[in-house]
Amino acid sequence: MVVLSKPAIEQCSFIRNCIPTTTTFYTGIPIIDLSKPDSKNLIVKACEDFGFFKVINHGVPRQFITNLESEAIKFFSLPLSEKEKAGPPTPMGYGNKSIGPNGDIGWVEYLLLTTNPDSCSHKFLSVLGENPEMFRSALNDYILAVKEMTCEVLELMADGLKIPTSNVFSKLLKDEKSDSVFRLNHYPPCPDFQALEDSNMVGFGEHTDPQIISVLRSNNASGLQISLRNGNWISVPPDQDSFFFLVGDSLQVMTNGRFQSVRHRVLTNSLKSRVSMIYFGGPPLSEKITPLPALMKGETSLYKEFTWLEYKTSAYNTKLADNRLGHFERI
Ligand code: GA4
Repeated sequence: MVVLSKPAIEQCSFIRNCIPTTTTFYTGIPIIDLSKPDSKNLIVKACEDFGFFKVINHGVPRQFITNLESEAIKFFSLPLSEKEKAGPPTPMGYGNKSIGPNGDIGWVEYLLLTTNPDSCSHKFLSVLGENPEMFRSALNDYILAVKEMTCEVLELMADGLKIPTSNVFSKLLKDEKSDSVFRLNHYPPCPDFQALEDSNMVGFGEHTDPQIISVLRSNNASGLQISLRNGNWISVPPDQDSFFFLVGDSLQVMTNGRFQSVRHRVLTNSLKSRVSMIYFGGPPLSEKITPLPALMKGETSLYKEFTWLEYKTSAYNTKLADNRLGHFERI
């Protein structure tokens, strides 16, 4: 019997994995142009079909984005011992490989901050790199502008859903007690692929976000994948000039399942360093997360009643890949 062997290069996983593989990018991601009048209906359709969309003509000044990106790069280039002064992430602060409190790991380092400038997580800013003031001002400019754009999108979403009060979602992010979070991620390039392969390590493992909405911007390095409704994973073409919106678990509940939170992950298959910045829009801790009456039309709620604090507390007791809403479904 003749055994056909693989070409030598394919047998060597280190070499195979270090060769830039040609990622097949998905071309069907909904694009929302905020300057177009039909965007509200397209936002609703994108949330129903994907729980995910890309926003262009967003109005966030490019300078705010590039300033924060360069501050982030400066910070992540510091020696580990310096970065660790801003850690551990319990839950805010600098983290390296370890994600959350329940043993998840990823090929990533990150900074987690609350978005309120007066809140305690800004205590880290005094240890953030060589010029903490510059970092602080870049963060504040970026977060303010992205929050404003996010609220505009959430108001269009409410209009598209024909909810009479168009600020039902945005008021939760605008509330001074809003429990929103900001995350800077750095995925280092071409590490020891053999070790990663042996440990099955990805950049950031699959999960859904617990909040209402997540707004992600990355540099031009690939890696982000989302799961389609049929369970297939697709690679999102990177686009450093746009924002990607992800439906979170809380929005799923508020729409009684009409929108579903999107499972996503980040792979480590790039030779380029990936830097992403994500704004997680969350409600105040005391807010009841429940389907909006305007969307119910005689339906009953698919979920038990809970506050954001209860959901968040339960989420921090789960592993990244768990179905966190499962505990809160009515049977
Ligand atoms: C996912 C969304 C945000 O990144 C995050 C994450 C948080 C963390 O990294 O500490 C969690 C994760 C996220 C969900 C379940 C818990 C908490 C890690 C984890 C295992 C900051 C958030 O709010 O929830």
